[in-house]
Amino acid sequence: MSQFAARLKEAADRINVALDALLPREQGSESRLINAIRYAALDGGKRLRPFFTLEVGRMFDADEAALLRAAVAVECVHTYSLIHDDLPCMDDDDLRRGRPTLHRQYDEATALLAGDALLTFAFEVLADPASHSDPQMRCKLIAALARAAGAQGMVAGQAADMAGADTGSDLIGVTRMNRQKTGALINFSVDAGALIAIASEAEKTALSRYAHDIGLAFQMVDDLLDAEGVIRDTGKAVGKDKGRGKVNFVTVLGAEATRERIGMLAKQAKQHVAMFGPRASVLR
Ligand code: GRG
Repeated sequence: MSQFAARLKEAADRINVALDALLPREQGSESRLINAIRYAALDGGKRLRPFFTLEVGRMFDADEAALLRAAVAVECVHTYSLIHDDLPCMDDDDLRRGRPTLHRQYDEATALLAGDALLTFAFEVLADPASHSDPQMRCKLIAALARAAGAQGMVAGQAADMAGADTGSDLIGVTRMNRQKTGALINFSVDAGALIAIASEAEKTALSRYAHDIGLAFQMVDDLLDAEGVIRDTGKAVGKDKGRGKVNFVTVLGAEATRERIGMLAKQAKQHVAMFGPRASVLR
């Protein structure tokens, strides 16, 4: 196992334990909702965003408890976004992480509410003094996560994605949409680690640029897998948007140019963290 794979697994194990401990447990009439929340949030998921928070903080020997709680918060927001993304009014998906999506396993209203609960729970976790002794730091993290997830971040990206070709199908439009839809939360994951670590401005900028490039590359890989999966599974050149005319990097650039850009972004991302030397070997 590579050092990266080992650290990703370690982060996933730690986040799974922390989520299990922090998420509400069933109580009487709320049990259906609570069970749905736990079904969606526990078991499965690469836990990539928590990995970034933990790994960045680790480079600076930052407070582990603070990092772990910020990592839990970002994973809760991510899980909510997947639950809502899968709903019939959005992508209408049947499977997520190899299991029935939440609205298929429970029902639509429960899935909507479980998503809402996970989103608000993330801020409850960050606001708790156990997340950081300094209230200013807690406020900074809350504000940064709200910005990343909200109407100028992930929600804006999802809205643009839903609008599909209507909002512009050129490279600039697709890049902006993905920067918001998936990039903003990946950026928060990295930035939160740097914030908690009280990194210098130069260090924060370098890490933010790293996250920017990784976020785009990550989405491009997802678009490539989607295109390849569709061809493999159905033989039709229609993506997981079920023919609604959504645009992504592969529809705009083609598979070959998308692959080239992934390579360029990965190279650039590594350069951004070169200043940290061997401390950033896992991030590289
Ligand atoms: C509903 C407000 C709202 C937002 C949804 C993130 C998102 C926005 C939608 C997800 C759609 C999607 C499948 C995008 C492709 C890239 C992506 C985010 C994949 C899922 O993230 P992973 O691979 O998932 O980190 P795991 O399951 O490992 O956590």
